[in-house]
Amino acid sequence: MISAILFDLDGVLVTTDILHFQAWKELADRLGIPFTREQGDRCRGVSRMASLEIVLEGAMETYTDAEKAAFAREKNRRYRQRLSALTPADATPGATEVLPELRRRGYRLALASASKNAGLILERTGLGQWMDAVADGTCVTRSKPDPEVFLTAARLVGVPAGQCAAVDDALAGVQAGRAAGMLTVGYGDAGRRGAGDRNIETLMQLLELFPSREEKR
Ligand code: B16
Repeated sequence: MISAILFDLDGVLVTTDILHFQAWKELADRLGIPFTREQGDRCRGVSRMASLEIVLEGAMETYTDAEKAAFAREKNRRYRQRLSALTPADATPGATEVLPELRRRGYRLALASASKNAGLILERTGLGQWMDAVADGTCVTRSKPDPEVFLTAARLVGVPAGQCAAVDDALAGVQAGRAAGMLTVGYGDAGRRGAGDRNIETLMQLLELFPSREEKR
């Protein structure tokens, strides 16, 4: 029986990929490097430094690790400026209804995100109030499809992996949830591809997948 539901952030509870794209594009423009939407799409669910390698694919010169670290800091500064304008209205439609209802139904809820800015995003959107735990880029080292972030979230809510559901929009995220031994729920891109054990088009459909735990007894 599922006891905890673990959520990816970007692409599931919020859509910040356009803000990531804009911040990377500003950096790429400053460096004179072409950066396309296709490259931006490949940055979804990928760690900051791995995203930078995608941005630098079109670079004519090679950069030192110190220069790359400075580029990542610059991008993050540009990205956080944009995040500071987020409001609860930027949460994915349905999120502010579904999360409290799932809690009311007896599920533990946690975040499982690669982002080191997850805390700021949860605070600005007000979604943090519904989370029992947060596993994010500040406490894991391996990116999805490695299961580390989902296993960390499960440990933080004190629920065995086999009793957790992992909700993700990226194929790598669904693979991570599966590798963790969890029920996977595909949403967005992963949902359209039928990658999850269950696949949904709207967050409201989570209420059909996860009935009250009292009723199931
Ligand atoms: P940050 P998720 C991911 O969030 C984003 O999809 C990805 O584009 C970003 O590079 C990564 O977080 C790291 O974000 O630079 O804020 O630490 O999908 O895992 O919630």
